[in-house]
Amino acid sequence: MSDDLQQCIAHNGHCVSSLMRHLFQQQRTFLLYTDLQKSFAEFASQYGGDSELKVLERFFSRLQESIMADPWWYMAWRPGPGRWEYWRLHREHLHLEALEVADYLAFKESQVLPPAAANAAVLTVDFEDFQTAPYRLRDEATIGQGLMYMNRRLAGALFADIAKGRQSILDFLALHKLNGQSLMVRGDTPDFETLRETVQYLGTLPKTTPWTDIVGEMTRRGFAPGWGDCAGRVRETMRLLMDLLDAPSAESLEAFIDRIPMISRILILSIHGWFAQDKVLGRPDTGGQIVYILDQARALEQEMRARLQRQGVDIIPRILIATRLIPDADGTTCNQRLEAVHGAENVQILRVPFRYPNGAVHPHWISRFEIWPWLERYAEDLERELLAEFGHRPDLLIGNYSDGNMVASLLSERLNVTQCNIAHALEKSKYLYSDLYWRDHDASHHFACQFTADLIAMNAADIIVASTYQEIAGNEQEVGQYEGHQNYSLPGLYRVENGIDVFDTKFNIVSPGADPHYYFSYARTADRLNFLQEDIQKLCYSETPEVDHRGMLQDPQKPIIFSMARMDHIKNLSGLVTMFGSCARLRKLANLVIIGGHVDLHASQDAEERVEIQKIHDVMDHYDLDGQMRWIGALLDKRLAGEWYRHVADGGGCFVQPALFEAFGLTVIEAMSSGLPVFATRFGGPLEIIEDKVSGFHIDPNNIAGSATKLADFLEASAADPSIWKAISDAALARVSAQYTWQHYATRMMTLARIFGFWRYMRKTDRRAARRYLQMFQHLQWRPLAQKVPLG
Ligand code: UDP
Ligand code: LCN
Repeated sequence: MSDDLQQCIAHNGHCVSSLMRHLFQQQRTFLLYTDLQKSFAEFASQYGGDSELKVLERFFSRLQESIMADPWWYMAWRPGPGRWEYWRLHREHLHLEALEVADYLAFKESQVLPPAAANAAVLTVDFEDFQTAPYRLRDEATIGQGLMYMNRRLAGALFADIAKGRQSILDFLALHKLNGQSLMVRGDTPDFETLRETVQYLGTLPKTTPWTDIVGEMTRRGFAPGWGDCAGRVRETMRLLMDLLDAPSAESLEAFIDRIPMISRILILSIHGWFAQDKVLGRPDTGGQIVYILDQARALEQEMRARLQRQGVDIIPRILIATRLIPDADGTTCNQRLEAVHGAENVQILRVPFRYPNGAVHPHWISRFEIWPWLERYAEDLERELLAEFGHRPDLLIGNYSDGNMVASLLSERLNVTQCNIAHALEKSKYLYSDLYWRDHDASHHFACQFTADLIAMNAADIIVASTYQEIAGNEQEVGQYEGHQNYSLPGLYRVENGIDVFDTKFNIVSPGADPHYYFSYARTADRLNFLQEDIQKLCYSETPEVDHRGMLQDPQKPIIFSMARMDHIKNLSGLVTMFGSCARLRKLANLVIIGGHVDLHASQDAEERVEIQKIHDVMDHYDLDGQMRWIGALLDKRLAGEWYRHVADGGGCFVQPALFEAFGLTVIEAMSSGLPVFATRFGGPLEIIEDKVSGFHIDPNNIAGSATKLADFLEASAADPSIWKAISDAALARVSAQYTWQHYATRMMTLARIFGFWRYMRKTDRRAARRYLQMFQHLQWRPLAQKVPLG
């Protein structure tokens, strides 16, 4: 409850009235968090040091949004991540009223809709009754650690009746199959006595006795492979089961399930193109998601193989990455049906084309904002192809981005397979008011269709993997990306209440890494790829026509400020060029190198990219930067990219990530893994990856002068005392190796998949109503929206 505001109204109504007057004077209907904080600071400086101000300040620091509609002040107040309260206050009689979320949203809608439409009946979508309330977390500090809490609660429920709980586990073992094979038990499950005798028998053997030597005896006793690769491990797994049957607990359940061979076939979905291994990074829509998935698939394959081997199961794991096939592949491999993934044994990219209703194949790349009408047909075609490749259904689906998650939901429903979602970026939080003014963007971005797909996929998923806490639930000041889907409106289309609950145990934080073969410290001199020096010279320091570039560094000895990103508006490379150009001190201290897009405007086929390219040319012209800056329009392969980061570190440079918003930011961890001090946007993942002033720095991309000063101060201090640069570099390296590695990622993902898979099986009836509701929403709301998107 907003006690602070109540107290202030009761004790110093005058102060509150003055504040409201100040807010109304802004003459803006909607005030967002930063506007509100700014307005409050202005008001506080004018009003003087009244003690009530302190109380009001506390209230304001949690005020996310206001709607100023004289005589009412509407407020969306967020006492903590995932917790919302809605209020309105009357300007004259200072009457404070609590509102239902529906009232708040209805009022918000009325501010943007024509009066006739504002009064029309509105469809409300509400998932509250389907969210797993008994298992939801309570403490916001535990958001993102759903696995641990869900397992505890569900195990408690399962073993409320111990005999029933034991039987369910034994039934699960009897029914469990992997790759079409029964594992662990043959026919009936063995009873406790058989397990005890078998454990005794195994105790008489050397621990290292291989499974093949005991298979005859174990078969006679009713066991199948899957307990372990040697007598010692088989015994351990059996003891875990005995423990669980004897004295069930969440811990023993987790330990035992983690031993069951449950996963050998994974389908990863990343539908929109370009998805390939070479010549694609940096193209529109094609960035970190591709890098993430390829590294993820390699790490998961290794982990699956190691686990299956340890469990003594003779199954070769396989991963397929489903994407779309693009016949007109522009020199890439995107027109090949199957492509083996480098550095993996049994991972392939499976490409299935988008087909028109008459069956003809769509030949060209299309933007991720326009893929919607193709997806249902795609899901059907993919289902056929993946069943043909795997021979049966996969054990786990991992969706990526809105389109991959939507197709994963369709397939999970049809094939009854555990579904894991990864957002990479949720578009709703990237664009201001993308929900409220959805119609303004609909012709170009089709957000109504995308947000509907997101809502369906989030609610269909068994597991949602996030890279950071803030992606789910933000922080004290900022709303999390998922949290932004809790309560909102698409005025005139529908209203969402309880779209997602960030306290749901399905949310789990598993952070990605940077491939250690390519991204490692500049100080590991023996591993350095010195043969790439010539390429680096060409790339950055010579006037060669082979490299698409602009600018020639007049003083190449200066440290380099480096950035690399796709040429999207949101990546804000033009902002970095402005920051550099407008700060004389920075220009004196360092050179700027950026890699991204095309220097030649005509080489780009993407409208957003062209606007950004033109902006950079304009800023370079304006500040006359050609002697102090190099802009490279090349796509670096990973080896060169890794060596390039290290080259920048050799010269005492740093990396800048100036995005207006960055969901996670793989370049940030690549640069940190190379030992580069990083200055990264405080909006999004980097805020959590970097500890400010310890393992790097946060910058506000909207504060160009402030960010430039931060950079210049650091470079100046480091020039005077190189230990300052080294301290940040060392801390960056330590931070990444402690928190962001693919090895840790794969272990955790496998545990998540098993435990959630197990509970999905156990709770199969629970989800029926939710599935029906989702189907209805998909058929009646999403499909018509998707069909409105032109087929191109
Ligand atoms: N990248 C690249 N060349 C480019 C631009 C980007 O190799 O011209 C790579 C970069 O090394 C990183 C990924 O693409 O691995 C970008 O990932 P990030 O998460 O930083 O941003 P995204 O593009 O996904 O928004
Ligand atoms: C998409 C983004 O926008 C980045 O911030 C992430 O790092 C990338 O995907 C990988 O998850």
